[in-house]
Amino acid sequence: MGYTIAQKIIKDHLVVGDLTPGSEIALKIDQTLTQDATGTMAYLQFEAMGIERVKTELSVAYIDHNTLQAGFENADDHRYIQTVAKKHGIRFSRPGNGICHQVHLERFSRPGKTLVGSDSHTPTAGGIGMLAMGAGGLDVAVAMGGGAYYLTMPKMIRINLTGKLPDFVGAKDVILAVLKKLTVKGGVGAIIEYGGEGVKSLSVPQRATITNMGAELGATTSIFPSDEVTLKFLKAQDRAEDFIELSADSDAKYDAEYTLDLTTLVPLAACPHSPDNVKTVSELSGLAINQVCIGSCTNSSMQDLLAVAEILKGKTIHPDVSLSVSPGSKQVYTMLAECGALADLISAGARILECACGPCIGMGFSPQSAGVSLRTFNRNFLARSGTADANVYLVSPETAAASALTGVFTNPTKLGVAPKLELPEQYLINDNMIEMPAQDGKEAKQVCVQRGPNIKPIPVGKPIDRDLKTTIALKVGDDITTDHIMPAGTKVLPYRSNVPKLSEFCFTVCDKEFPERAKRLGDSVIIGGVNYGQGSSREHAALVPSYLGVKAVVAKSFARIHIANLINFGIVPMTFVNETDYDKFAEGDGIEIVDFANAVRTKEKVTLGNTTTGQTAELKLNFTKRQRDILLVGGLLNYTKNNA
Ligand code: MIC
Ligand code: SF4
Repeated sequence: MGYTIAQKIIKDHLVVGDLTPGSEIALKIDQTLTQDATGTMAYLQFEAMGIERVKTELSVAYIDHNTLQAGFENADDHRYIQTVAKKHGIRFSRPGNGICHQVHLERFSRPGKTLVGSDSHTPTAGGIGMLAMGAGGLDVAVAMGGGAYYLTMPKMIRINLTGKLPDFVGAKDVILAVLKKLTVKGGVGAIIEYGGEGVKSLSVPQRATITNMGAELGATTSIFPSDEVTLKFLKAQDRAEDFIELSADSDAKYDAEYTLDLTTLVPLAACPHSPDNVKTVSELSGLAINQVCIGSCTNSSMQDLLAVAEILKGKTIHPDVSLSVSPGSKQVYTMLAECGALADLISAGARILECACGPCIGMGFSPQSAGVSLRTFNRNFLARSGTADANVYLVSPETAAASALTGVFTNPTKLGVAPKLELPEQYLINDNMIEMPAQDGKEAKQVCVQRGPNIKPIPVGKPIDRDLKTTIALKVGDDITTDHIMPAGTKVLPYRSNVPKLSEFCFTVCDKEFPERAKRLGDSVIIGGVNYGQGSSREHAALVPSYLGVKAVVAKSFARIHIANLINFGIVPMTFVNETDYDKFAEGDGIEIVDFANAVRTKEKVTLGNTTTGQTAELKLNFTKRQRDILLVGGLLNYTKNNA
C-alpha cells in the first residue's frame, strides 16, 4: 500500500506507535518555533527542565505578537526571550523582522521536515511540504529539549484541486470554500492534504495561506506536495539546497476525498463570528464597511500586497473607511518599498503598521462601536478585534482592497481585467534581524538571562484527589474558543508571563464574574459543548483555569491542541457518553465523581453525579497510559521532573 505525503514524513520521524489512525504516536521534531505571547511561558518551562542547549536542528524565537509596548511588560518579555534564546542555542528573530509564520516560511521551512510551534498557525509551513503542527508551549519546550512530540495519529483527508483560479480570486477564497464545506470541526483528528493538477497553479505563499487556515478547520495540520513550484520558491529565497521532492503515492489511501474546481470559485467572506460562516461577496455586496485590515500570517506575502497595491494605485480609499496594512515580514516590507508598491499603498491612504500580528490579535486598530471590519486574517471570533460589538468579516486581499475603495462590500472581479503580477525571481535576502545564539560552552555560560518584574513563577499543578466533589463554576455552549477562555488584546497580552494577573480576565468574554466565582469556590469544574477550546494554541487557556482551581472540564468534544494543553496542566478533560446528558447540569450545581483518581488511573468510563438534582451521566475517559500518568501527578511539568 502506498503512503500519503504526511504518512511519509510521519514514518520518517516515528519514535512511538504506528500509522493506525486514532492511536498515540510520538514524533522526532526537527525544528521548533515560538512567538512572544506564548514564548515567555515556553522558555520558563524549558528553563525549568534544566537542559543547557536545544537538541533540535533549528529553533527560532520570534517577536511578533506583543509589539504594542504600552508599558514595560512586553519590552521586558522581549529582552527575556532574547537572552534566554541566546543562552540555550535558539535563533532570535528581533521585533520588526516579521510574523513568525511568514518569516519561517521564507527563511527556514523545509519540505519533509517536522516543525512544532507554540502557535496554532504553525501549519503555514505545510505550504512548502513540511509537517508543521501547533502545540502548547510546554510541548514545544519538551521538543526543544529533544523530547518527542506526542499526538493522536490523524486520519487523512485529501482535497483534489482542479482547474485554475479566475482573476481576482485568491487562495483565501480556496480555504474559505473548504471551510464552508467542512466547517470548523471538519478537520478535527485529520491531516488535510492537497493534490491534483490544480496544485501546480498555486505559488508557495498561496499554498501557505491555505494550510494556515487549516487551523480553522480544527485539522492537526495541512500539507501540499513539494514540487517544481516549491523549488522555484526556495531558489528565489537562495535556499535551493533545502529542496526535496515530495508527493503522495498513487495508491495512497485517504479516509475521505473531496474535489474543488478552482475555475468555479468566486470571492467569499467568512461572516461574524466564525471562519466557517461563509457567504459569497456578491451576496454581501453593498453592505457598508468602516474598516479594512490587510495583513496577518494568512495574507501578508509579497504576492498579496502587490495585488493590493495594484488595485489601490492612483486611487483614494473611501472617506468612511480606515485601512491598515501590515506587511508579513521585513523581506516583504523592504521589497514593497524598493519596487514602489509601498508608495502606492501610502498615497491611496493606507495606514502602514509594523510587520507584526497587530490588529489580528487585537493589538490596536480595534473597529468603532458596532463597526464592520473586513480583514484578510484567519479568525473573526467574538470580541477578538478588541471591540465587543464589532462585526468582522474575513476576506481575500483583493476583496479587501476593492471594498476599501468603495466603502461597501465589493466583488473584486467587477474591477475588470486583472493586472499580471510578476512574482520576484529572487527575493531580497538579508537576515540581519535574526540574531544567532551564543556558542555552546563558555560563551553561552556568560549570557545572563534578564527577567523583568512582570515575569512571575509558573504555578505548579497538584496531584489528583481521591474523589472529585465540587461545583460547576461555568456552563458554556458549542465552539467555545480559546479567545473566550483566555482573551488577548492590548490590555491582557502584556500579562502572558504573569498568571495571577492574567486570571482576572479568564472567561470574562462569557461571564464577567467567572474569575471571582472560581476563586471563591476554591476548586470547580466547567461544562462545555462541542469543539471546546477551538482556535489558538495558547496554553494559558488551560494554565489559568488550573490556577483558578478548575479540576476538570466535561464537554461534548474537545479541540486537539486544547485537550493536550488541559492534560499538560492537570485538568481532566472528559466527554459525555450521551451528549444529551449535557442538559442535566447547570452552573452552580454540585457534582461528584467517587474514586476519581482511580478512574483517571485505569477506567474508560465513570459516573458523574449531580448532587443538587440527583441526576447522573456517564463520562468517557479517553486517555493513553502516558496521559493518565501526567494527569495523576498534576501535569506534564511534574511528570517530566518525576521522570528525569
Ligand atoms: C492567535 O492567532 O490566536 C494566536 C495569538 O496567534 C495564538 C497564540 C497565542 O494565543 O499567543 C495561536 O493561534 O495559537
Ligand atoms: Fe499572529 Fe494573527 Fe497569525 Fe495568530 S493568527 S500568529 S495573531 S497574525
